[in-house]
Amino acid sequence: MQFIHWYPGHIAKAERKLKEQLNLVDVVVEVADARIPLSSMYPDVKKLIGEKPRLIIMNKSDVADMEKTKVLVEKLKRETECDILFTSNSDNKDITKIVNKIADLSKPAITKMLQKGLLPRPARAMIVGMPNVGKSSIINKLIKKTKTKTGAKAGVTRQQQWVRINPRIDLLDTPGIIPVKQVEQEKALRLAFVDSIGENAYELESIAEEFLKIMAEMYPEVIKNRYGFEDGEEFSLEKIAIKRNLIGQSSKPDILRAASMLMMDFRDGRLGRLTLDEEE
Ligand SMILES: Nc1nc2c(ncn2[C@@H]2O[C@H](COP(=O)(O)OP(=O)(O)OP(=O)(O)O)[C@@H](O)[C@H]2O)c(=O)[nH]1
Ligand SMILES: [Mg+2]
Repeated sequence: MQFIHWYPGHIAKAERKLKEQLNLVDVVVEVADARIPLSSMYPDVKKLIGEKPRLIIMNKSDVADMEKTKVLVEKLKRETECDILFTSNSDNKDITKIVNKIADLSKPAITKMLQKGLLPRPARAMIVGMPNVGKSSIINKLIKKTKTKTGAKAGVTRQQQWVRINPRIDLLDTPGIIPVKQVEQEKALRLAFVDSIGENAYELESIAEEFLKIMAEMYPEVIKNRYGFEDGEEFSLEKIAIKRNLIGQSSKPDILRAASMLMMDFRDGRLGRLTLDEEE
């Protein structure tokens, strides 16, 4: 079944633009969603960024099932040979770690510049990733913290989206992009679950149904407890509508409202910590 419709038109433009900006930076910081650590990684990122040093940040670790996520991330570490850090917007402890890592990774480029006799400049990093994974939140966190710590002013203008996070590092925020090439439906579905793909690309009802199926396999207790299913009772949107008294026209269960409620419960973290990727 094809649940997600890909609109490559404007996406292609975004990817091209990203590639242009890549020439300006020393380091790429890729942000992904810890609830879907594999599905939210930009596919073929190497093709896009070449040999630039790369740091991966798994954000939203406050709502991920970290035991599961860590297993997946260990594998990802081996495959990508990249450093992978975890963070979330409720956690400011890792800021220093992130900043130091970016400084570390940019060292070779800066050294090379100095060797060429060029004037020193701050390291330039660029933050990339799928939509809604929390790129701007991370940048805001980095500025706020370093501002209070060092009193540094924002360096470059906001309009260009460059921000100075400390005297040694400039960071470029970019809008989230999704790949030109359509990703597998399994991944696309998960991206839709975490709101990384716009709602006009799918029917909410069918996405919620697929979500429910995956939950039945991975976290049946969560659904059972949240919506009051009996032991052995099969999950369905219709039953959720009935249990929650979501009744529509002609006294029928309102499936669409049930779908919307279910996805909102997940997206807002009311279903608890969940990780929806599995080892491939
Ligand atoms: N639970 C949780 N929510 C987060 C976290 N970080 C960001 N968010 C929320 O995720 C949503 C998207 O955050 P943004 O920082 O705008 O994400 P972005 O990647 O910049 O999104 P685009 O610019 O649209 O690509 C916002 O509603 C944030 O409040 C986090 O660590 N945990
Ligand atoms: Mg943003």
